[in-house]
Amino acid sequence: MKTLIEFINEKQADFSYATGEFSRLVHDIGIAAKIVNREINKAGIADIFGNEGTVNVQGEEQKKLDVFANNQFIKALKHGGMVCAIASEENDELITFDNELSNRGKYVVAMDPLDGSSNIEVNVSIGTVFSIFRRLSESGSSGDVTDLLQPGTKMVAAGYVIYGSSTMLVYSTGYGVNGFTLDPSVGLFLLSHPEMKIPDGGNIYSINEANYIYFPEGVKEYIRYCQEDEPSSLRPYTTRYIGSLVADFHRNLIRGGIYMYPGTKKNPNGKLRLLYECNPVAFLAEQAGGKASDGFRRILEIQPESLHQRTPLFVGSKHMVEKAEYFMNYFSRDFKK
Ligand code: P6P
Repeated sequence: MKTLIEFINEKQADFSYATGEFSRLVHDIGIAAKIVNREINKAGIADIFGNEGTVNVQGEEQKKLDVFANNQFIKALKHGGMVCAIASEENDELITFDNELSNRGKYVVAMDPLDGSSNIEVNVSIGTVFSIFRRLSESGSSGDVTDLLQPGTKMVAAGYVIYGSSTMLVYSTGYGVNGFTLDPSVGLFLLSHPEMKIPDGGNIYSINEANYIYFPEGVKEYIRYCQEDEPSSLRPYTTRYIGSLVADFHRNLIRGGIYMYPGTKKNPNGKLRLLYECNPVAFLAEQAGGKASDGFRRILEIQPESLHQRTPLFVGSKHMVEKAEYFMNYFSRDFKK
């Protein structure tokens, strides 16, 4: 199997624009992922469970591993010198670096260093999610917020690391999606899932049905459609909801399916953050032949207004997202932005 490095170097040869910097950036994310993976795997033994005693901008308790992962990815991206600014779920403000090398960095990163971390104590898969843009601001100065407030259509790469029964790095630079599985015995990511494609149709829907009474009518009608017992090649549908976006998305990417986190009357923008949760999975879904919207418009076309803004998310198999959009347009146009 091809290693991540071999794959990156091979692809770099394919694309004239791909400077060594970009390849180095993906490589450094891989290094940080291995370090975080090691801590996650021994979390039960090391004193790294539990809360850090702080809360993040979302008002969520920060787990010790959240903070550890955040620091590791920031350190790796700073060390590499290709990144001039980072937006992280764990930091209220934009992260910039006061050093010459980073201020000449061509890229900015939006990341959720450890998504789904409430699952850590119960040994359920969690993940890191990231998206990469070229900076807009002048090289030589610190990156600024405008570098991060770009629509997803400007993204140059996105990916996730899933820390599960095996640890995988799945990413795309706009030329398809490739998955690499970590061989812990040699510490190498190996190309285990080349050119990943999400099936156009599927029979898995992922949503937290505990919120059912607050869902838009269009979502309720879509769930009812999935539960109808009319004969079809895809029936019966089933529901799978892990409570970890990366794990639910990864399963649906491989098997086909739709993940939904809709808005409600109480929270019309839903829960998930545009920059470092919805945009990256939307980029990957489209690169794998799937679709991602807020029920009405492409996630990647949303113009961000702030670093931590939220958006409803419908992402996965093309035909399933289109069917959900049909119900949203028919029953819930009042949710359209
Ligand atoms: P709920 C984890 O906190 C997360 O951001 C996603 O990983 C996950 O899919 C979702 O929130 C779970 O949210 O409200 O269903 O517990």
